[in-house]
Amino acid sequence: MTDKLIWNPKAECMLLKERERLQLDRLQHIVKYAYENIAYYKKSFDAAGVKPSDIKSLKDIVKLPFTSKEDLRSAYPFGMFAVPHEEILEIHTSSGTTGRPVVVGYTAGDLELWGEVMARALSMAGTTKADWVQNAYGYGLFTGGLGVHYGARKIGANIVPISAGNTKRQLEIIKDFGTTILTCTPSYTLYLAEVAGEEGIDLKKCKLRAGVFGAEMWTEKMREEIEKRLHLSALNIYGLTEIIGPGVSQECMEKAGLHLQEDHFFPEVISPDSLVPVEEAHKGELVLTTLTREGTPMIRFRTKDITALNHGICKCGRTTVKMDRITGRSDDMMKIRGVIVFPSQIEKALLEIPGIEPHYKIIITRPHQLDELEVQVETSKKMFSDEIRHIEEMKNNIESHVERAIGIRIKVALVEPKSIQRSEGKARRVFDMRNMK
Ligand code: DLL
Repeated sequence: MTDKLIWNPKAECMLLKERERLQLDRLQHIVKYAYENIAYYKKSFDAAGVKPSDIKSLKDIVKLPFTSKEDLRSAYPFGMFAVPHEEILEIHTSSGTTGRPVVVGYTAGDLELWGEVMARALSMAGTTKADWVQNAYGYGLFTGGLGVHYGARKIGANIVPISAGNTKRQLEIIKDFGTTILTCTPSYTLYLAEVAGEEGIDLKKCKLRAGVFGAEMWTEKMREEIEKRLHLSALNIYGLTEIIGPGVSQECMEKAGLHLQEDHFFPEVISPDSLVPVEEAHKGELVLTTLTREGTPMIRFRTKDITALNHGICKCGRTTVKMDRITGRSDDMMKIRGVIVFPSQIEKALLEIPGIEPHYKIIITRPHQLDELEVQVETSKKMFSDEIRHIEEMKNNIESHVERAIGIRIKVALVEPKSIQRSEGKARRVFDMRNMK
């Protein structure tokens, strides 16, 4: 057994000055590379009047224009690729269900890099060759499954590539194989625990030791619950398709912030209003630049995720900057059961149905450890006084229409005309009751 708790001490424990030098070299290279190989960047840099040679220090990064999800969507499918297709080995896409997905391409070098940052992440949870890693993130275009897979493979751990779902089988495997490391979304862990209770499986007697949980927002309270119910150490992992997938940052056993792999991903935190960088330890929107990606390099990608960055040496010995757990988003994107949904998609679908008033409320709850989405909609006066049978029919129609539009199941409640509160300023339409703060 190699008890390698810090996977890459050279990179993870580097002196600050040394890391900054490396980051600057890499930043200068990637900016030039993106400018010369991707038409989008050439156009956007030219429009902003900035040249790659203007990047003389790390601070100069603010001279470069931001890249947004919309920019990436309009480059669909391969407009953000910096290399010919023969050099792309794998693609992944963002998890939106409608509109154009963001397509990212991985070269051999990118897959190697992904395995490296994921090996670092899994090592923070104490994973070694001797571990059974049960990977319950979905395999496929979603990055969770394969990201964990590449990291676990690099470490040489025993991978159980079970993918998402199949809860009873998951539990049998935890019990029979002696799974030690579990990887899945935090909400799924609680569902696993619930089914374990129903099936009479005592998780305390199982060998689970640590879990690497992410892909959605969760809280300290949720960590306590998970640790209590699954009898393991629950650690937070963060990442996004546009940058690489999981592995951008991860908590070590100190559980005091997520170590960001700064030699590969350069972070900034900006005010979403002024777009100016905020001070150290202040909350704002995370902006990421890939320093080493070859297939789809990203320059100043606005993640919309709200966090703060903290420098300083961690008790674990790593010197990489730590980000706070994500507490919200600067746009209105919702992630429901792992699927990205925008309120505007729901609104659009609702308003396509005749007889529906443009007054609605979106309520997200998590009653049985799984997200549920309810849409309360006002109907017209005439319809509301209609027979029950018609109302039921209408409700079903709306449900299936919206489900087709967003790709996940919803519940609709038809409410009386004028019963939804009107607003004098910005309407508050989304009520996220999952208690994420
Ligand atoms: O969720 C990648 C991933 C897979 C991360 C497995 C961790 C584990 P996307 O589907 O592109 O990629 O969604 C990215 O999910 O911008 C955040 O809003 C949210 N997110 C991801 N990790 C966390 C986390 C994957 N630990 C979007 N806490 C991001 C809060 C998270 N939000």
